[in-house]
Amino acid sequence: MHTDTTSQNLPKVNAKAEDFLPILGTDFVELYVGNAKQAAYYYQTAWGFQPVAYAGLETGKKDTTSYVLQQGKIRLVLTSPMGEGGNINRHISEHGDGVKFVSLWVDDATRSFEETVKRGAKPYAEPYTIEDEHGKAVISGIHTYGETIHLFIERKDYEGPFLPGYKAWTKVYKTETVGLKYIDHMVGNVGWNEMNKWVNFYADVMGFAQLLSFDDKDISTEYTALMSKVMSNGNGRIKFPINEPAEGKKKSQIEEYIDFYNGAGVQHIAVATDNIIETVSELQRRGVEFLNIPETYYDTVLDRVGEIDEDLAPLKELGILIDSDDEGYLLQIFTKPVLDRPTMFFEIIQRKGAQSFGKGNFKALFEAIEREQDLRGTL
Ligand code: TYF
Ligand code: FE
Repeated sequence: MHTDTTSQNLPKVNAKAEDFLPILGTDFVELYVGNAKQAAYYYQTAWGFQPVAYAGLETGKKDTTSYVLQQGKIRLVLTSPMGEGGNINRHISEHGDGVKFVSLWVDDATRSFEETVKRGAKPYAEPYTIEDEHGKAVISGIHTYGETIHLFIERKDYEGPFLPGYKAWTKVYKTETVGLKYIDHMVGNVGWNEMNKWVNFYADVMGFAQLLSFDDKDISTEYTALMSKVMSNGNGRIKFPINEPAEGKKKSQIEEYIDFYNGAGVQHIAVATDNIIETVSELQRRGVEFLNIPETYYDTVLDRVGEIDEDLAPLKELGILIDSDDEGYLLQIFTKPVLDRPTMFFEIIQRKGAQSFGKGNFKALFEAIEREQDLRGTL
């Protein structure tokens, strides 16, 4: 047998330590909302999500109602309490509607729990198995910033519509999708001087690494009144930027969020499309509101980012922002908050090589956000 003696006895200095928390992707994002039925209609009608599964009175569930919707790989769960009191009502009273569970798809929910708790995670749910006629799933959970939870979802022995206990939700009313494919990143807002605590949590407890892209916002506070670092898991499928407020000339948008959400929480969900012009045209036609970008932004943008495949006219018409880095460019746009409280919003992003987050757009973006804050009297 041929043996490669040149490499055989060398220490594997470059070998990466084994990933103790292998994550297959985002499994689902669950919001606690005041009225899941109407929220589900909004995400169907305005955003083109498709009905997938349901749990509630008709399925024997008496305390909560949940609707599961999907578009591409993005799975949203909307849950409302059915009675008085209890933790979900309290959560909604304190935070308004918002993301409760950022659930991660794993092969082994028991090991995910043990490895993270061993490294200091605060347990939310010990591993438990749920079962129905479609198979079984194992779920566990740990706390992250604010009242947000990471659930670990192991579903290799399950072949039903969503999770055991849910029934397929078939609805005659259907909408066309708007071309959303997957969650690109999900951003957490944390309190004053808490960013590094949560950066360390993702590094030490979850084995993530900081993405040192050239738009590391730690060093850019000129316009922003916020600081931000991006944490990513080993295979890059999960990217979690963490923002904290900073002192600026005006009140930080992060502070506004923390005030209205009453603490740390998910600030924005960035969803990817491979045709942002079509996606955003359709979302605007359906009434989704985006931040207004002044026309003057488009006078100089191509000098900054270089040549792009798209015509500038529709990007300008829709208010889509452009940025570039060494690896390519990206197109992005931000909705206004999608809730009554100025808390959560969405970003639509199309990456054309660039793996960064749009530093070149911060000035235009943060000025647009400040105009909205001004209208709310929160600046
Ligand atoms: O995720 C990001 O980093 C970009 C930019 O409050 C950004 O989408 C950063 C902070 C913020 C809004 C957008
Ligand atoms: Fe973003």
